[in-house]
Amino acid sequence: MNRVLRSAVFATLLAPALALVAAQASEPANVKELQKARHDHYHELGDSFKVIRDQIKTDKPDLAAIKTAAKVVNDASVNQEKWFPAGSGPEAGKTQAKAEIWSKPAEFKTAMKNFADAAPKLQTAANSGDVAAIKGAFADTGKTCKGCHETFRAEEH
Ligand code: ASC
Repeated sequence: MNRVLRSAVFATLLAPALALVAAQASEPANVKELQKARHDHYHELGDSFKVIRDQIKTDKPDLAAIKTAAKVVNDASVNQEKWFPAGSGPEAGKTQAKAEIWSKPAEFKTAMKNFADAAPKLQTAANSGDVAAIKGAFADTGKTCKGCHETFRAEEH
């Protein structure tokens, strides 16, 4: 390939591909950023969980809001397994993530799985619009939040 052709190939094919790779590599650059991103993810999860909790207490729950929130909850239940790489515990800075996450990996995995098993049922109930089913699935999911927090999350100071 001559030089002109090579640069044309770079411009049309390789450069966009590299830009895409860079854009997808939105993983936090360092452990502090990772801890902050994790914290933000759980706040977003907590906010969505609260939307559902508040709505099911009302006489006429906003089913669209519940549906949107349930998706955030379910997505978090799938994604959270990526949020605890080794080295991102208390040794790396202020975090509510306890060292037990890494010293009891099997138990932590089970706690995460309990949530990941419950959240899709909440999402299914939310999508169905059946308020009684949403209430039941919400309670079941909430237990899995609590189950993990008891052992693996320190209180926010
Ligand atoms: C919430 C929230 C939790 C759970 C848990 C349920 O709204 O932020 O962590 O519910 O308290 O037992």
